Amino acid sequence: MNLMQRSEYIETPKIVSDDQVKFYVENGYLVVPDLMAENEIEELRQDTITLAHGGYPCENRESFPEDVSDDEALQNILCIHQPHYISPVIEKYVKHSKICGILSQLTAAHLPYWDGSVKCMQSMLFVKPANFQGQAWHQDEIYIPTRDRSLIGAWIALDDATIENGCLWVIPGSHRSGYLYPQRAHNNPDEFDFAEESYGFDESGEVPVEVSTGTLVFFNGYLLHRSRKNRSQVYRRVLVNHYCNTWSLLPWRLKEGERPASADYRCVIPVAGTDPYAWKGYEPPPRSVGLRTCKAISDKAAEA
Ligand SMILES: O=C(O)CCC(=O)C(=O)O
Repeated sequence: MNLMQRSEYIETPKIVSDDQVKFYVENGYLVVPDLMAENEIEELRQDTITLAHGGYPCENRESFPEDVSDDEALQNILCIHQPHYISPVIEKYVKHSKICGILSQLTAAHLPYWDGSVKCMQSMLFVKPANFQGQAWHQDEIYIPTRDRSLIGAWIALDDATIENGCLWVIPGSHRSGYLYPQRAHNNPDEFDFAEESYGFDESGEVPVEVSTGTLVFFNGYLLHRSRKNRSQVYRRVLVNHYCNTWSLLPWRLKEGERPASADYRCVIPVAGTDPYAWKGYEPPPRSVGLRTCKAISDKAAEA
């Protein structure tokens, strides 16, 4: 084994301006309108339907009978975790050239000498039908810790996201201190899903991030953000993929006996630049996905 062996260099285009990079570093998020073409959004919507029907081989989900309509299949889904494990279409969008170009400009722009290298470790596909809950305040690095604060979400709007249907809300600049706020159970299951809420900060500066279909929202893993319940009659579909600097080890999903200081989750996909840890190899993805639950889903199950 050659311990110096890096992955082949992945070239990506430069898409955003230096001022946009500066905005991201200072505010912790960046909105890039109209990045996706209409046919790409349509392909992702169609794939959402395929995934909702259980249309890909998957070890922990049965496919639905053929007489289940597309709407019936979608109506049961808040969010599918790790759809890129089973869907080649989602995997293709994890590697989308324009998105990865922007990631190669933003992900660790706060670090001197960063060379623009990026890897992906997570995807989440939200359907969020009418009346489905949002997610309370949180910082993504609580769940996916990097070693250099380089976690970044690339949030692809597959529908117009509005205050009414449960868009993102962020507190600009809340990533700056690098402080991870404590979390606790919340007592608002009608508004938010079952994930805990972060607390202990001033939320008066929160702003809604209302965007049109095809827009990308990039946000840093220390940025405080949340989304509210969908109070409209339309879906709020979003594919959000998470990435970080390839030069950071990824002490996520620790196996028994692993030490956080040397742990390195390797079920990752390099998408820009080079992976200096390529010599460790890559863990193949399991053929399974996760399904997130919320009160709307448990209420439906109780009614059935
Ligand atoms: O889009 C949402 O409703 C929440 C997304 C989110 O919080 C995240 O990706 O971390």
